[in-house]
Amino acid sequence: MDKKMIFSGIQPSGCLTVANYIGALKNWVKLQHEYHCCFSVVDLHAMTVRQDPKELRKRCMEFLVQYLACGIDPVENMIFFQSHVTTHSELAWILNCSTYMGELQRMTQFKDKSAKNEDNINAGLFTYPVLMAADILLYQTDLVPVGVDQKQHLELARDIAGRFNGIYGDTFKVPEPYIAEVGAKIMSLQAPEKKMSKSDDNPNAYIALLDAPDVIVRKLKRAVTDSDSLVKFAEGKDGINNLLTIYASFTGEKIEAIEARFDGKGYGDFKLAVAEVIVEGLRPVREKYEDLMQNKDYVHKIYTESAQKAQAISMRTMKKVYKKIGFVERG
Ligand code: ATP
Ligand code: LTN
Repeated sequence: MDKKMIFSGIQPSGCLTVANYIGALKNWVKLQHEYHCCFSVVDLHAMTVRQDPKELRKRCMEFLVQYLACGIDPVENMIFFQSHVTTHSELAWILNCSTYMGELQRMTQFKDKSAKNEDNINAGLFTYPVLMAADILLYQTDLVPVGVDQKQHLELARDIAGRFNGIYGDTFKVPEPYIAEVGAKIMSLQAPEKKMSKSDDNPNAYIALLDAPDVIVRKLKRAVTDSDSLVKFAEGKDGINNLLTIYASFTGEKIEAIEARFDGKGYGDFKLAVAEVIVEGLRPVREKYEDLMQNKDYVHKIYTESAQKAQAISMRTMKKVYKKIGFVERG
Protein backbone atom coordinates (compact mmCIF):
# COMPACT_ATOMS: atom_id res chain seq x y z
CA MET A 1 0.00 0.00 0.00
CA ASP A 2 1.14 3.55 -0.67
CA LYS A 3 2.64 5.44 2.25
CA LYS A 4 0.49 8.09 3.92
CA MET A 5 1.30 11.74 3.30
CA ILE A 6 2.87 14.38 5.54
CA PHE A 7 3.14 18.11 4.89
CA SER A 8 4.84 20.60 7.19
CA GLY A 9 6.58 23.94 6.83
CA ILE A 10 8.38 26.66 8.72
CA GLN A 11 8.36 30.30 7.70
CA PRO A 12 11.79 31.82 7.11
CA SER A 13 11.71 34.54 9.75
CA GLY A 14 14.34 34.99 12.46
CA CYS A 15 16.53 31.93 12.92
CA LEU A 16 15.63 28.31 13.56
CA THR A 17 15.65 27.54 17.27
CA VAL A 18 15.63 24.51 19.55
CA ALA A 19 11.86 25.10 19.88
CA ASN A 20 11.36 24.62 16.13
CA TYR A 21 13.65 21.62 16.36
CA ILE A 22 11.84 19.96 19.27
CA GLY A 23 8.32 20.97 18.21
CA ALA A 24 8.68 20.26 14.50
CA LEU A 25 11.97 19.23 12.85
CA LYS A 26 12.81 16.38 15.22
CA ASN A 27 9.41 14.83 14.54
CA TRP A 28 9.84 15.27 10.80
CA VAL A 29 13.05 13.27 11.03
CA LYS A 30 11.34 10.62 13.10
CA LEU A 31 8.38 10.20 10.74
CA GLN A 32 10.15 10.63 7.41
CA HIS A 33 10.61 6.96 6.56
CA GLU A 34 7.14 5.86 7.54
CA TYR A 35 5.39 8.57 5.50
CA HIS A 36 5.76 10.24 2.14
CA CYS A 37 6.76 13.77 3.17
CA CYS A 38 6.79 17.34 1.86
CA PHE A 39 8.84 19.75 3.93
CA SER A 40 8.70 23.32 2.76
CA VAL A 41 10.39 26.61 3.56
CA VAL A 42 7.17 28.62 3.43
CA ASP A 43 8.53 31.84 1.99
CA LEU A 44 5.10 33.13 0.89
CA HIS A 45 4.05 33.05 4.55
CA ALA A 46 7.09 35.13 5.51
CA MET A 47 5.76 38.00 3.37
CA THR A 48 3.12 38.72 6.02
CA VAL A 49 5.76 40.70 7.92
CA ARG A 50 8.20 43.15 6.30
CA GLN A 51 11.33 41.49 4.96
CA ASP A 52 14.58 42.78 3.56
CA PRO A 53 14.81 41.05 0.13
CA LYS A 54 18.53 40.27 0.35
CA GLU A 55 18.22 38.96 3.87
CA LEU A 56 15.14 36.91 2.99
CA ARG A 57 16.86 35.15 0.09
CA LYS A 58 19.83 34.26 2.29
CA ARG A 59 17.66 33.09 5.16
CA CYS A 60 15.46 30.92 2.90
CA MET A 61 18.53 29.05 1.74
CA GLU A 62 19.89 28.71 5.27
CA PHE A 63 16.58 27.27 6.47
CA LEU A 64 16.45 24.68 3.70
CA VAL A 65 20.04 23.63 4.41
CA GLN A 66 19.21 23.35 8.11
CA TYR A 67 16.31 21.00 7.28
CA LEU A 68 18.85 18.78 5.54
CA ALA A 69 21.41 19.19 8.33
CA CYS A 70 18.82 18.01 10.87
CA GLY A 71 18.66 14.74 8.97
CA ILE A 72 15.82 15.01 6.46
CA ASP A 73 16.51 12.53 3.71
CA PRO A 74 16.15 14.29 0.34
CA VAL A 75 15.93 11.05 -1.61
CA GLU A 76 12.79 9.81 0.08
CA ASN A 77 11.19 13.21 0.75
CA MET A 78 10.46 16.50 -0.99
CA ILE A 79 12.19 19.59 0.38
CA PHE A 80 11.37 22.82 -1.42
CA PHE A 81 10.58 26.52 -1.31
CA GLN A 82 6.84 27.17 -1.23
CA SER A 83 7.07 29.89 -3.90
CA HIS A 84 8.59 27.40 -6.37
CA VAL A 85 5.34 25.44 -6.46
CA THR A 86 2.71 27.68 -8.01
CA THR A 87 -0.33 25.70 -6.85
CA HIS A 88 0.03 26.99 -3.25
CA SER A 89 -1.05 30.50 -4.20
CA GLU A 90 -3.64 29.20 -6.65
CA LEU A 91 -5.44 27.02 -4.14
CA ALA A 92 -5.16 29.70 -1.45
CA TRP A 93 -7.34 32.00 -3.55
CA ILE A 94 -10.04 29.37 -3.99
CA LEU A 95 -10.01 28.54 -0.29
CA ASN A 96 -10.14 32.25 0.61
CA CYS A 97 -13.56 32.19 -1.00
CA SER A 98 -14.58 29.29 1.27
CA THR A 99 -13.39 30.84 4.54
CA TYR A 100 -15.36 33.25 6.71
CA MET A 101 -14.00 36.50 8.11
CA GLY A 102 -15.30 35.44 11.53
CA GLU A 103 -13.20 32.27 11.44
CA LEU A 104 -10.04 34.23 10.67
CA GLN A 105 -10.82 36.85 13.30
CA ARG A 106 -10.70 34.15 15.95
CA MET A 107 -7.12 33.11 15.15
CA THR A 108 -4.89 33.88 18.12
CA GLN A 109 -1.73 34.13 16.00
CA PHE A 110 -3.39 36.90 13.96
CA LYS A 111 -4.27 38.78 17.14
CA ASP A 112 -0.73 38.36 18.55
CA LYS A 113 1.02 39.31 15.34
CA SER A 114 -1.20 42.33 14.66
CA ALA A 115 -0.44 43.59 18.15
CA LYS A 116 3.28 43.21 17.41
CA ASN A 117 3.14 44.78 13.90
CA GLU A 118 0.68 47.61 14.43
CA ASP A 119 2.08 49.56 11.46
CA ASN A 120 1.64 46.66 9.03
CA ILE A 121 -1.57 44.74 9.67
CA ASN A 122 -1.87 43.55 6.07
CA ALA A 123 -4.50 41.34 4.47
CA GLY A 124 -1.92 38.56 4.10
CA LEU A 125 -1.44 38.42 7.85
CA PHE A 126 -5.20 37.95 8.16
CA THR A 127 -5.53 35.24 5.50
CA TYR A 128 -2.27 33.49 6.46
CA PRO A 129 -4.12 30.40 7.80
CA VAL A 130 -5.88 29.96 4.46
CA LEU A 131 -2.54 29.72 2.66
CA MET A 132 -1.50 27.19 5.30
CA ALA A 133 -4.68 25.20 4.62
CA ALA A 134 -3.83 25.26 0.91
CA ASP A 135 -0.29 23.98 1.63
CA ILE A 136 -1.73 21.02 3.46
CA LEU A 137 -4.80 20.17 1.38
CA LEU A 138 -2.93 20.31 -1.95
CA TYR A 139 -1.09 17.09 -1.16
CA GLN A 140 -4.07 15.15 0.25
CA THR A 141 -2.09 15.21 3.48
CA ASP A 142 -2.85 12.70 6.23
CA LEU A 143 -0.67 14.08 9.00
CA VAL A 144 0.78 17.51 9.90
CA PRO A 145 3.59 17.48 12.49
CA VAL A 146 3.67 20.87 14.25
CA GLY A 147 4.03 22.48 17.68
CA VAL A 148 0.89 23.11 19.71
CA ASP A 149 0.74 26.80 18.64
CA GLN A 150 -0.40 25.63 15.18
CA LYS A 151 -3.30 23.52 16.43
CA GLN A 152 -5.88 26.25 15.83
CA HIS A 153 -4.68 26.77 12.24
CA LEU A 154 -4.88 23.07 11.63
CA GLU A 155 -8.41 22.90 12.95
CA LEU A 156 -9.33 25.66 10.53
CA ALA A 157 -7.75 23.69 7.66
CA ARG A 158 -9.88 20.71 8.66
CA ASP A 159 -13.02 22.88 8.77
CA ILE A 160 -12.27 24.38 5.35
CA ALA A 161 -11.69 20.92 3.86
CA GLY A 162 -14.86 19.55 5.40
CA ARG A 163 -16.94 22.48 4.18
CA PHE A 164 -15.55 22.32 0.64
CA ASN A 165 -16.13 18.55 0.51
CA GLY A 166 -19.68 19.10 1.77
CA ILE A 167 -20.49 21.59 -0.99
CA TYR A 168 -18.63 20.11 -3.98
CA GLY A 169 -18.24 16.44 -3.07
CA ASP A 170 -15.17 14.60 -1.87
CA THR A 171 -12.13 16.65 -2.90
CA PHE A 172 -9.71 16.95 0.01
CA LYS A 173 -8.48 14.53 2.61
CA VAL A 174 -9.16 15.94 6.09
CA PRO A 175 -5.71 16.10 7.80
CA GLU A 176 -4.80 15.16 11.37
CA PRO A 177 -2.33 17.08 13.55
CA TYR A 178 0.72 15.34 14.97
CA ILE A 179 1.72 17.11 18.16
CA ALA A 180 4.32 15.45 20.38
CA GLU A 181 3.50 14.86 24.06
CA VAL A 182 6.76 16.34 25.32
CA GLY A 183 8.09 19.55 23.80
CA ALA A 184 5.04 20.77 21.89
CA LYS A 185 5.53 24.19 23.51
CA ILE A 186 9.04 25.21 24.46
CA MET A 187 9.15 28.45 26.42
CA SER A 188 11.35 31.55 26.17
CA LEU A 189 14.55 31.37 28.25
CA GLN A 190 14.04 34.97 29.32
CA ALA A 191 10.27 34.98 29.93
CA PRO A 192 9.30 31.35 30.52
CA GLU A 193 5.59 32.12 30.60
CA LYS A 194 5.84 32.99 26.86
CA LYS A 195 6.62 30.57 24.03
CA MET A 196 10.13 30.55 22.59
CA SER A 197 9.88 32.38 19.30
CA LYS A 198 12.47 32.46 16.54
CA SER A 199 11.90 36.13 15.79
CA ASP A 200 12.18 37.32 19.40
CA ASP A 201 14.03 40.65 19.56
CA ASN A 202 16.14 39.35 22.42
CA PRO A 203 18.51 36.56 21.21
CA ASN A 204 18.98 35.43 24.83
CA ALA A 205 15.37 34.23 24.77
CA TYR A 206 16.17 31.39 22.36
CA ILE A 207 18.89 28.93 21.40
CA ALA A 208 19.47 28.96 17.65
CA LEU A 209 20.33 25.66 15.98
CA LEU A 210 23.55 27.23 14.74
CA ASP A 211 24.59 28.92 18.00
CA ALA A 212 28.21 28.16 18.92
CA PRO A 213 28.75 26.01 22.06
CA ASP A 214 29.99 28.93 24.18
CA VAL A 215 26.93 30.97 23.19
CA ILE A 216 24.65 28.11 24.21
CA VAL A 217 26.35 27.85 27.61
CA ARG A 218 26.10 31.61 28.14
CA LYS A 219 22.40 31.72 27.21
CA LEU A 220 21.63 28.81 29.54
CA LYS A 221 23.48 30.44 32.44
CA ARG A 222 21.31 33.52 31.96
CA ALA A 223 18.05 31.57 31.67
CA VAL A 224 15.36 32.86 34.01
CA THR A 225 14.38 30.37 36.73
CA ASP A 226 12.84 30.85 40.18
CA SER A 227 13.96 31.63 43.70
CA ASP A 228 14.10 28.14 45.19
CA SER A 229 16.66 25.58 44.12
CA LEU A 230 14.75 22.35 43.45
CA VAL A 231 15.19 20.76 40.03
CA LYS A 232 11.61 19.54 39.97
CA PHE A 233 8.73 19.84 37.49
CA ALA A 234 6.05 21.75 39.39
CA GLU A 235 3.40 24.44 39.20
CA GLY A 236 4.91 27.94 39.26
CA LYS A 237 8.34 26.78 38.09
CA ASP A 238 7.97 27.64 34.39
CA GLY A 239 11.70 28.19 33.84
CA ILE A 240 12.81 24.89 35.37
CA ASN A 241 9.90 23.00 33.79
CA ASN A 242 11.04 24.32 30.43
CA LEU A 243 14.68 23.32 30.96
CA LEU A 244 13.57 19.84 32.09
CA THR A 245 11.46 19.53 28.95
CA ILE A 246 14.36 20.58 26.72
CA TYR A 247 16.69 18.13 28.49
CA ALA A 248 14.13 15.32 28.13
CA SER A 249 13.58 16.09 24.43
CA PHE A 250 17.28 15.95 23.65
CA THR A 251 18.05 12.81 25.64
CA GLY A 252 14.78 10.89 25.34
CA GLU A 253 14.80 10.44 29.14
CA LYS A 254 11.75 10.67 31.38
CA ILE A 255 11.40 13.89 33.42
CA GLU A 256 11.35 11.86 36.69
CA ALA A 257 14.71 10.27 35.85
CA ILE A 258 16.24 13.70 35.24
CA GLU A 259 14.78 15.06 38.48
CA ALA A 260 16.29 12.12 40.38
CA ARG A 261 19.73 12.71 38.85
CA PHE A 262 19.73 16.37 39.90
CA ASP A 263 18.29 15.77 43.34
CA GLY A 264 20.34 17.86 45.80
CA LYS A 265 22.18 19.73 43.03
CA GLY A 266 21.73 23.44 42.38
CA TYR A 267 20.41 25.29 39.33
CA GLY A 268 23.96 26.17 38.24
CA ASP A 269 24.89 22.50 37.72
CA PHE A 270 21.58 21.75 36.07
CA LYS A 271 21.83 24.66 33.62
CA LEU A 272 25.29 23.55 32.57
CA ALA A 273 24.06 20.00 32.04
CA VAL A 274 21.18 21.28 29.87
CA ALA A 275 23.68 23.33 27.85
CA GLU A 276 25.82 20.23 27.38
CA VAL A 277 23.02 18.00 26.04
CA ILE A 278 21.99 20.76 23.62
CA VAL A 279 25.57 21.34 22.44
CA GLU A 280 26.09 17.60 21.89
CA GLY A 281 22.66 17.14 20.28
CA LEU A 282 23.26 19.99 17.85
CA ARG A 283 26.89 19.19 17.06
CA PRO A 284 26.08 16.92 14.08
CA VAL A 285 23.55 19.46 12.79
CA ARG A 286 26.14 22.24 12.88
CA GLU A 287 28.78 20.09 11.21
CA LYS A 288 26.48 18.88 8.45
CA TYR A 289 25.28 22.44 7.89
CA GLU A 290 28.83 23.74 7.34
CA ASP A 291 29.47 20.89 4.95
CA LEU A 292 26.28 21.39 2.91
CA MET A 293 26.82 25.15 2.63
CA GLN A 294 29.98 24.30 0.66
CA ASN A 295 27.93 22.12 -1.64
CA LYS A 296 25.47 24.53 -3.25
CA ASP A 297 25.01 22.50 -6.47
CA TYR A 298 23.81 19.50 -4.52
CA VAL A 299 21.37 21.63 -2.52
CA HIS A 300 20.13 23.32 -5.71
CA LYS A 301 19.41 19.93 -7.26
CA ILE A 302 17.42 18.83 -4.21
CA TYR A 303 15.08 21.80 -4.08
CA THR A 304 14.62 21.99 -7.84
CA GLU A 305 13.74 18.33 -8.28
CA SER A 306 11.54 18.35 -5.17
CA ALA A 307 9.60 21.37 -6.42
CA GLN A 308 9.02 19.68 -9.78
CA LYS A 309 7.63 16.60 -8.06
CA ALA A 310 5.53 18.69 -5.68
CA GLN A 311 4.14 20.72 -8.59
CA ALA A 312 3.05 17.54 -10.38
CA ILE A 313 1.46 15.96 -7.29
CA SER A 314 -0.35 19.13 -6.23
CA MET A 315 -1.55 19.77 -9.79
CA ARG A 316 -3.71 16.65 -9.52
CA THR A 317 -5.61 18.24 -6.63
CA MET A 318 -5.78 21.59 -8.42
CA LYS A 319 -7.35 19.97 -11.51
CA LYS A 320 -9.89 18.22 -9.36
CA VAL A 321 -10.74 21.48 -7.57
CA TYR A 322 -11.16 23.49 -10.78
CA LYS A 323 -13.39 20.80 -12.22
CA LYS A 324 -15.55 20.56 -9.10
CA ILE A 325 -16.10 24.30 -8.83
CA GLY A 326 -17.09 24.58 -12.48
CA PHE A 327 -14.14 26.15 -14.29
CA VAL A 328 -13.70 25.37 -17.99
CA GLU A 329 -11.00 22.75 -18.48
CA ARG A 330 -7.64 24.00 -19.77
CA GLY A 331 -6.92 22.98 -23.35
P1 ATP B 1 8.03 33.42 14.53
O1 ATP B 1 8.55 33.90 15.87
O2 ATP B 1 8.88 33.86 13.40
O3 ATP B 1 6.58 33.64 14.34
P2 ATP B 1 8.04 30.69 15.51
O4 ATP B 1 9.26 30.46 16.34
O5 ATP B 1 6.74 30.82 16.22
O6 ATP B 1 8.26 31.88 14.50
P3 ATP B 1 7.02 29.16 13.31
O7 ATP B 1 7.61 29.41 11.98
O8 ATP B 1 5.69 29.82 13.61
O9 ATP B 1 8.00 29.51 14.49
O10 ATP B 1 6.86 27.62 13.57
C1 ATP B 1 7.59 26.61 12.94
C2 ATP B 1 7.28 25.28 13.59
O11 ATP B 1 7.86 25.25 14.91
C3 ATP B 1 5.79 25.02 13.80
O12 ATP B 1 5.53 23.64 13.66
C4 ATP B 1 5.56 25.45 15.21
O13 ATP B 1 4.44 24.84 15.80
C5 ATP B 1 6.85 25.02 15.86
N1 ATP B 1 7.12 25.86 17.02
C6 ATP B 1 7.27 27.20 17.02
N2 ATP B 1 7.50 27.66 18.25
C7 ATP B 1 7.51 26.57 19.06
C8 ATP B 1 7.66 26.38 20.47
N3 ATP B 1 7.91 27.41 21.26
N4 ATP B 1 7.64 25.12 20.97
C9 ATP B 1 7.41 24.06 20.15
N5 ATP B 1 7.21 24.18 18.81
C10 ATP B 1 7.26 25.40 18.28
N1 LTN C 1 1.94 28.51 10.05
C1 LTN C 1 3.05 27.64 10.32
C2 LTN C 1 3.94 27.42 9.16
C3 LTN C 1 3.24 26.68 8.11
C4 LTN C 1 2.83 25.33 8.15
C5 LTN C 1 2.18 25.10 6.91
C6 LTN C 1 2.96 24.31 9.10
C7 LTN C 1 2.82 27.20 6.92
N2 LTN C 1 2.20 26.24 6.19
C8 LTN C 1 1.63 23.86 6.63
C9 LTN C 1 2.39 23.08 8.77
C10 LTN C 1 1.74 22.85 7.57
C11 LTN C 1 3.84 28.20 11.47
O1 LTN C 1 4.50 27.45 12.09
N3 LTN C 1 3.82 29.45 11.72
